[in-house]
Amino acid sequence: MKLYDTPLAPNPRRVRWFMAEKGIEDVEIVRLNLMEGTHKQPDYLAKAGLPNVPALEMDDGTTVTESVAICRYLESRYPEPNLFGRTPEETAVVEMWMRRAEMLVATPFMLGVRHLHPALAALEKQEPAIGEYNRDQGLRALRVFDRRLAGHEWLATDRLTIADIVGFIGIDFTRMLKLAIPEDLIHVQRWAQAMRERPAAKAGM
Ligand SMILES: N[C@@H](CCC(=O)N[C@@H](CS)C(=O)NCC(=O)O)C(=O)O
Repeated sequence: MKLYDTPLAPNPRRVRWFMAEKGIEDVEIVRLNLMEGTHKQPDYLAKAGLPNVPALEMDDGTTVTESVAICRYLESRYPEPNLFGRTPEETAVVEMWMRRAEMLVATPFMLGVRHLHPALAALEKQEPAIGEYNRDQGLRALRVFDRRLAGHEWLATDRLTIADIVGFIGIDFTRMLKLAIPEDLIHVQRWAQAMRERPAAKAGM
C-alpha cells in the first residue's frame, strides 16, 4: 500500500496520526509537494481522481481519497485498537461526533486558514471575509465541544476514536492563524492537552 501524503496539511495528518495509534508501519509514504503542484500532475490525477491528498493506493491498485474513507479501510485491515466503535451504538456515536468535528470545526477552520494565511494564496483565491466568517464559526462551535467534554474524557466513547483525531487536528490547524483555544473552554483545553501528549501526536505533525 502507498499513502500519498504531504507534511503540515491537516487531512493527510489525520491518516498519519490514525496509523500511529494503530502501530501501522507497512504503508509506503509518498510525499507530494502541494506548492509545486505535484498533486495536479496527470499521473497523480489519473490515480486519485481529485487534486487532493491524502490518497491511499491499495495493493490491488484501487485508490481512495478522503481521509476518513482511508481510515475506515485501515480499520478493517488493522482492527485493533478500535477507533471507529465496537458496538452498533458506539459506532453511531463515533460517527455523529466525527461528523460534527468535521462540519462544525475542521471545515470552518480549514476555510479560515485557506482564506487568511498568506502561504495558502498559492492554493486559494483568497477572500478575507470568507476566512474571517469561517474562523469565527469554528470558534463558536468549540463551545458545543466544551459542553460535551465537560462530562466525557474523549469526544465519543471512553477512549480515543477517529472523532478526537478529526476534531483535534481541525482545531490545531488554527495555529497557522496564531489563534489559541479560548481560555474559558477548560474542557477543550484539557482534552487538547491530552491529545498533544499522545505518542501518535508526533507522527501526526
Ligand atoms: N475531504 C478531503 C479533503 C482533502 C483536502 O482538501 N486535502 C488538501 C490538503 S489538507 C489538498 O489536497 N489541497 C490541495 C489543493 O488545495 O490544491 C479529505 O478529508 O481527505
